[in-house]
Amino acid sequence: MAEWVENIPSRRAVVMGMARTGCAAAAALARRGAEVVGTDMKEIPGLREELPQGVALELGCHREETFRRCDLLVVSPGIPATDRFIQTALAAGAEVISEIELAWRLCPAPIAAVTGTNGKTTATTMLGAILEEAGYRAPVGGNIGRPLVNVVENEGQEADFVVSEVSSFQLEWAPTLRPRVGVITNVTPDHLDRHPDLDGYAEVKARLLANQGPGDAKVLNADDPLTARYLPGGRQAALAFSRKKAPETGAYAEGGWIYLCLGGSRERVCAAGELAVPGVHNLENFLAACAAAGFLGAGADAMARLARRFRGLPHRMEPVAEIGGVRWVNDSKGTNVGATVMSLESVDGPVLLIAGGTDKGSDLTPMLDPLRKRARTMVLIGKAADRFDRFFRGKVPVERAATLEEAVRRCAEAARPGDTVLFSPACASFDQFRDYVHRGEVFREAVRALDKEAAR
Ligand code: UMA
Repeated sequence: MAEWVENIPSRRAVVMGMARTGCAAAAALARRGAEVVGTDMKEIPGLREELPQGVALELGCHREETFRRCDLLVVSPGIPATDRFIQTALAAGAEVISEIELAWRLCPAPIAAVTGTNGKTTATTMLGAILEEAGYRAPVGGNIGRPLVNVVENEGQEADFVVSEVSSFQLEWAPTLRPRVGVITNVTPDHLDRHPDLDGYAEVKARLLANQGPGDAKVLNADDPLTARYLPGGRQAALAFSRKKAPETGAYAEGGWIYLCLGGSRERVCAAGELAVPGVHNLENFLAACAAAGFLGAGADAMARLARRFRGLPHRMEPVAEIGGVRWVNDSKGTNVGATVMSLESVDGPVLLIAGGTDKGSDLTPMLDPLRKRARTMVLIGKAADRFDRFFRGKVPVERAATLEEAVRRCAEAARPGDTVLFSPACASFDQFRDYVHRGEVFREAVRALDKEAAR
């Protein structure tokens, strides 16, 4: 890779998509002497001032000619692989990579990478924090929100490990990425608008492990069949995590305790009840992070300290308020059926579920059983409401609301002390909101307004 980096000054690079990752990649390449064109189909006011001089900009549209004459194309995660401009560059013989691949090529430290449908942001955060607890320098970036190129450029030299959340979109163009540790938290249906089918989606996730060899490790969820099938084979170490059974090597929960087993010996980390964040999904995320951190050299004491102090991330099973004995939980990041099922299973007592948004067309059957067991009602919003209504009506109590605020009011009327109102949409947010963060903020605001009314 050193030779590839040395040759950057001779490259004619195009960076497609000039949002966060595009800007980071364009700046890094220009600073190393490449000729760089940054292009975005949108006009982006003020962009010129944010970038180094060496980056030329083509905004408002893409030009075929630009893609024909480049020899390196960096593609933003938001752009599908089938895009015609990418195909033009490929046909012209250009090398196509993602910003994550560029970061890996520039990174002086080993990378610990985490992917999966759900839990990857939390598992990534926990992994970085355990490594820091153990005394390593382990800056965190990637899909979590901070472009990995920026992390590598600013903190890579001093880092012991660079920890990255990686999405399936970023793996589409990461042909040589070789993480020292590659974690797959789970694979359940999501993004099937971008991937041909569930197997194809799982295959993309498994690319994280494709270049690993001796000295590396994969960390996989033994309880999830789509992920566990990648445990056998490969030249890297295979670590499993499970909340149901003890693996030969990895981390697991049994009899209320969390264990780490590495190098043939078993060690207690802490009691499962000491994990400050609730829910089975957080237990899984923690087990994944323990196995990965253990492989990298962190001790059980660092894991236990993190377990006690980690308070969770916003918009992921985030407690918002308790009003008149009713708990309100913001799980706006529950953007697919698998995530919502996990969240439903993590709640004790009756649930009022607010769901709906931009429909991804996924099979809703996995939600049926947990809803039958726990739902006092479900209130549907957004574009997906019609299809969800057809599927659930007659099987569980279903109501409709025009807006999220109205759904919150409906739930406030129907909830009884001891209930939990869970906002876990099982859908993307783009029909009514900018993104899941905006959607979660609207929910929080609506709940806080209720709280104020109750206090009067
Ligand atoms: N664009 C074009 N031409 C096109 C299509 C799009 O120029 O044909 C432009 C758009 O106008 C936009 C840019 O390309 O300016 C797309 O940018 P982007 O959406 O890739 O945005 P980034 O800011 O670079 O954010 C990306 C990730 N976005 C996506 O995967 C869609 C962010 O993940 C990530 O945090 C960030 O890189 C840093 O690594 C977001 C996400 O939703 C949070 N991820 C999905 C998830 O978690 O489920 C995968």
